[in-house]
This record gives sequence, C-alpha cells and structure tokens, in this order.
Amino acid sequence: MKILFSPTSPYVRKCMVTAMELGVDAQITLLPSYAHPVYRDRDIIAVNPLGIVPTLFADDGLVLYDSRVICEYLNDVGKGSLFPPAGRERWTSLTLQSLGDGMLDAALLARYEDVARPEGLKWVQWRAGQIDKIDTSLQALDAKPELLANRLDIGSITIACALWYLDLRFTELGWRERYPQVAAWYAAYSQRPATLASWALPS
Ligand SMILES: N[C@@H](CCC(=O)N[C@@H](CS)C(=O)NCC(=O)O)C(=O)O
Repeated sequence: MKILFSPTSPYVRKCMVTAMELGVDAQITLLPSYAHPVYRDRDIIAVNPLGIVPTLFADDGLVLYDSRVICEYLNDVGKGSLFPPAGRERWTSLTLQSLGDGMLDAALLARYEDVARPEGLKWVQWRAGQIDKIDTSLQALDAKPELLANRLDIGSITIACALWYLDLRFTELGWRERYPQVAAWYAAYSQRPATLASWALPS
C-alpha cells in the first residue's frame, strides 16, 4: 500500500496511528505530497478529485479516501477490531470519530484562515466560531470522561489525533488547563506504543 502523505496532516496521522495499532504500518509506503485548498495539487487530483490527503493506494489498485474509509480499510487488512461490529458500541465509536474529525475540520479551517487567507479577507468572528467548536467539543468530552476511559478504537484514535494537532498548531488555547479530564486521559493514552511510534513519522 502507498499513502499520499503530509507530515503535519492530522488525518494522515490518524491513518498511520491506526496502521500502527493494527501492525500493518510496515506495509505502507509514504509518498510526500502537498495538498492545499487554493493552490490545488494536480497530481493528487489525478487520483482523488478532492485533491486531499490522506489518499491510499491499495495493493489491488483501489484508491481510497478519506481518512474514515482508509482507517476502516486498514482495520480490514489487519483483521482488527478498531471498528466494532454492528451495534451500540459501533455507533459510539463512529460518533467519537466524527467528534474528533469535526474538531480537526474546525482546527484546519482556523489554520487556513491564519495562513492561507489574505489579510484583507480575514473574518475574525468566523475564526472564533471554529475555535469555539473545538472548545464546545472539549467541554463535552471533559464532562463525560467515561466516554474515553479504557477505549481503544477509531474514536479514541481520532480524538487523540485532534489533541495532537491542537498541540502542534494551537498551543495558545491552553486546552489542558481548561479540560483536566481530557488532559489526564491524553497523558496516559499518548504512552501507547502506536502513539509513541507516530512521533517518528517523517517531518
Ligand atoms: N475529511 C478528510 C479531510 C482531509 C483534509 O482536509 N486534509 C487536508 C490536509 S490536513 C487537505 O488535504 N487539505 C487540502 C484541501 O483542503 O484542499 C479526511 O478525513 O481525510
């Protein structure tokens, strides 16, 4: 397998941490790429019309996106249980995945506002709305620590990647001080071998 890769993409990291948890990461070759919402990469678009990373090339010729599909595919390849079978537990996992992805979507939009939008076109309230989306999500997680406790699935992986990205790009949020339950969970969860190994991904 090959994956279109960007070292700072939290969605790529989500896929690679998933692969590491499943023990299939050695089967994936990283192909450096540069996705951008304005300066769109035609090489990515040639295989994925959305022009986004991650995009995965499976060994049988399938081209897969986005991170949700890739992670579920990797779970199949590794015969894992990161996506629980049909039932209540599956819906909880998938909803947590959506929460983590939603935090990332908001963070990415705020990031693009910071680095991609020209000065005269910036909209401060709109950016604040994205940051508030991250805050309300963290509030909800902090209020229900049992949701993440002892969890190892696509939900916990995605939330952990969202927190990783906040540490990378939004240190000024100081989320640990305001959400101590989430901080305590992340401190312990980050010690998982797959998370520790993900620090060694190229940058
Ligand atoms: N929903 C997608 C989001 C992927 C995404 O937004 N990736 C960013 C890089 S972190 C990207 O490719 N941006 C280029 C663009 O927005 O056109 C997923 O889960 O994979």
